[in-house]
Amino acid sequence: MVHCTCSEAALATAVKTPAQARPSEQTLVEIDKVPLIGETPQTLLQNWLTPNPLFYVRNHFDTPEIEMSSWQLSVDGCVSKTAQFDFNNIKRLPKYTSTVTLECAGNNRSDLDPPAPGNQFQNGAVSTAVWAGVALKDILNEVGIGPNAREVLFEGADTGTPAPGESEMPYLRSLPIDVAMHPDMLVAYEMNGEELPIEHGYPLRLVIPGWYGMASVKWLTGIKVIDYEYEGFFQTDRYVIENDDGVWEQIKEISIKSLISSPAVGEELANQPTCVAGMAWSGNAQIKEVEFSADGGQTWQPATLTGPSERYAWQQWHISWTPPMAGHYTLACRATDQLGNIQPIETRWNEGGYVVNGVRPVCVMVAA
Ligand SMILES: Nc1nc2c(c(=O)[nH]1)N[C@H]1C(S)=C(S)[C@@H](COP(=O)(O)O)O[C@H]1N2
Ligand SMILES: [Mo]
Repeated sequence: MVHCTCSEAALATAVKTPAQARPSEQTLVEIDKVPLIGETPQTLLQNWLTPNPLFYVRNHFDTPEIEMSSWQLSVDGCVSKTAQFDFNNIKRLPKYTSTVTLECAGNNRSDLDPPAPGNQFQNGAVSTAVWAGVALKDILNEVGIGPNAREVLFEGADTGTPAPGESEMPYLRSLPIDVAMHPDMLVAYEMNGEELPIEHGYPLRLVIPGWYGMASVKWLTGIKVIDYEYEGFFQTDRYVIENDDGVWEQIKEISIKSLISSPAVGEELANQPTCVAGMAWSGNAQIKEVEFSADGGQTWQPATLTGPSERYAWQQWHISWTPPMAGHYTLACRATDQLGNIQPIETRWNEGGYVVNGVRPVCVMVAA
């Protein structure tokens, strides 16, 4: 059973204030200014592609200043020959385009009870863009991977102190060599047909499809092939979750999830057939099915999948729902992917507040 989390009082003020009428909807919903953190507004979560200015932003440090005249990407470590690429060298490599949904591992953290420390994201730290750039494997093949290579370490141009007591450091993350060499991994310089905006990593960023956002290093300036397993603040201190056996594991692929983008929480609906619509995504496979419930998860019925179906992008869905009578309803959706992964009813609470993918009810009022 999914319980409505809206108190009667909250519901009373929320009704008649549909999301569309809220003033902040056409700007990023700001969570923090320094470093910049913002989520995509509710009403935009029904667009398959998120416009660049409304694509969620998750920075750990100040946005770096990039001087294009001196900019370069250095690639070194366990390689046959180290290399420095300037932007023209990068653009000379074959260009690839891919539609990829990025989700922050902390998306929906504010749904946790008891609360977990960290940015209190609602459900807007997820967005989709058409990314274009070069294949990461093409860059790695240019320098030649050495026989002892185990991981590839990526460095961003942004630096800072990530938490009290930590020293100053750049944003650093690694990937296992087989993931880095997978042909779908992108080093992007375009977002929705435009030059990469500065807050999204200009001039060059990783786009690691299927993985939570932390893997997609922005403002990429360094790639190092290493013969060990990297440990560091953003790798083994943050973005880790304790499994059922008490072992801390690094967060990787995006867990299956879905959302209702319309109607909005607390919306007042007319007593007539209503289109309920939303999104579903999984980092592991394409979405196979989305189910809808209007009775808090007691009964489910299949929704219709619409729009494009792409391996690394979210799937739109909708269903026509006819309320049986006036009253208060708890709407819910849950997704299943092609590998049979099914979205859980309950999120597994964890200290980091990561992977919050449980079913999230939307309470509505149907007018008499
Ligand atoms: N260099 C750098 N890369 C970064 C980050 C960062 O703070 N610095 N944040 C990461 C996290 S946690 C996420 S969720 C995504 C967010 O990408 P976006 O801001 O383009 O949406 O970038 C990732 N890459
Ligand atoms: Mo993130």
